[in-house]
Amino acid sequence: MSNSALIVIDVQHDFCPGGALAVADGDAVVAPINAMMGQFDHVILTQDWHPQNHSSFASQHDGHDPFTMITMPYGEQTLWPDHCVQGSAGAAFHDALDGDRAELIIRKGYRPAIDSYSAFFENDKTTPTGLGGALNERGIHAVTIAGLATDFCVAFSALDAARLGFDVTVVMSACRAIDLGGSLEVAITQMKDAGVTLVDSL
Ligand code: VGL
Ligand code: ZN
Repeated sequence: MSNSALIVIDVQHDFCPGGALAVADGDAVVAPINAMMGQFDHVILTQDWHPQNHSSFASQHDGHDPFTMITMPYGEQTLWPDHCVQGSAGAAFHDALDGDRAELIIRKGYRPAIDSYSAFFENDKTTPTGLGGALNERGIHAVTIAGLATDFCVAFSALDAARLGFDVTVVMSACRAIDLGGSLEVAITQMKDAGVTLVDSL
């Protein structure tokens, strides 16, 4: 595929075993992602990057526990344990992730009042991160997505990419899910309905 891009979502310590918001088996995505990179003309990484008082942290909402929902001005928001705090060890990319060919790192979730699961838009679905423009200016029309977590940042990124008109593939064996209250099944259905191609491996 010419002018192909791999978008690697949030392969950071806090989403791996031992991290603050550990995804089961999360570090298992590193080897397949490293192995895939060479097949792409462009490699882009995303990095969840929250200020320490981020509004998606349950710690900022008295009486609310992690993994419960709250209503924000922009809609429903899951509350999380504190994670991926800017500059912390947990926010760093997994040590074994090969970032050498990454030409762009999109940081997201840096505005205190709004979360950003997607690499393309914050959770209000309207504030752009700039990634869509960056891909368009590079003449990229097809994106392949892998990383963490399947049912949150991967799925939201894939759905937004499809909405923007990109040809989207998600490599499922290079993703792992949080799976909160059936969220993985919902995410898979939504991605299929949006025309996202789900493949096991490349
Ligand atoms: C993510 C929850 C909170 C993700 C990020 O990368 O999927 N999930 N922040
Ligand atoms: Zn986050």
